[in-house]
Amino acid sequence: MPRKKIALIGGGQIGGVLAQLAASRQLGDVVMFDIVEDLPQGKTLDVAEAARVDGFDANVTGTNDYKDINGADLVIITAGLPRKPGMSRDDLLTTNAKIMKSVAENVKQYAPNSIVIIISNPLDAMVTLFKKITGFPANRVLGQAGVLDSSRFSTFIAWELGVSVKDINAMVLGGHGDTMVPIVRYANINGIPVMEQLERKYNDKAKAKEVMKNLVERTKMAGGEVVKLLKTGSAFYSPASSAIAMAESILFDEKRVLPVCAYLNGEFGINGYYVGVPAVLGSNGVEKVIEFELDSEERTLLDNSVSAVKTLVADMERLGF
Ligand code: TXD
Repeated sequence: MPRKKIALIGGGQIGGVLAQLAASRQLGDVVMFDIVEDLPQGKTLDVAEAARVDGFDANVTGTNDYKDINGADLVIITAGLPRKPGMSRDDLLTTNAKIMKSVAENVKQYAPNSIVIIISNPLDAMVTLFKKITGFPANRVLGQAGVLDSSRFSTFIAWELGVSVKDINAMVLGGHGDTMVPIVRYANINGIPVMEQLERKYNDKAKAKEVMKNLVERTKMAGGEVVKLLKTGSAFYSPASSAIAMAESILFDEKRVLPVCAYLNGEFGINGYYVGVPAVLGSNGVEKVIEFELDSEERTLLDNSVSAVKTLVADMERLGF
């Protein structure tokens, strides 16, 4: 049985970590595409030369020619440009939409049966555009945001309570941006409600609420917190790890329930938009969106987040995409 073929479109910061993780975990043969000459060849040569030490057999190669992604089973897209000084939000949207358009046309041509995970920002718009251009079915096009946002939320909860993050389950839904919706009510430590533990820790309900509010705020701002410290570029280790968790669930048909940016057909009362929701990921991609009852506060927050996604998509359409 041939190995799975994984195409990475974009060989920047996240692309590099994706290549290393995919190879070292033996997810399949990796082909990295970038428009910058020699960059993907250099990065993948570096990763490949660790094969003896890390003990993997997968082939890891770089290319500037889309032909080399031919027949890929899984495609992970990080191509795009960061916002430069003086660039407006619309300028960035136009630039990255142009890039995504060319990526989508080539993926459609060379990997027409692939499942595609998109990471490029602005995420909700890029996923929408990719689906529109390729016409791929909704189950084969999804975006990464919620796994990372949820991991960040879980990490902050674990630090606050002094327990292992491995025992924290917490989910962030909605769009990828300031309007994301951390679901506090269901955050738990192996089933034990996090809020109850905060109340016990502080022996004060109001204080516990305030502490949780700060954890939620830090989660929403977590991307910016890293950007501020790095000075150049944005987070890349954790976004890559998050996409790899999604890739593993798809490649190994794990059927994990992960918060992902998925196309909604009436689920949660939302129709025709990509929104972060819990979904079962298996060999068919997004196999099922898991719905659950939202309370009125969560509903309001999710509606607010969906409005932001709608505005973003409308802006992109206004710009001609
Ligand atoms: O959780 C999330 N979804 C995110 C998303 C978390 C962090 C960062 N997020 C976004 O991912 C970020 O705002 C960017 O839009 C992407 C990729 O981030 P990365 O840090 O890897 O960006 P780089 O290092 O700038 O890499 C982008 C690469 C770079 O090598 C360019 O040469 C390449 O994209 N690029 C292209 N590749 C292919 N085809 C075209 N047209 C192209 N244009 C640029």
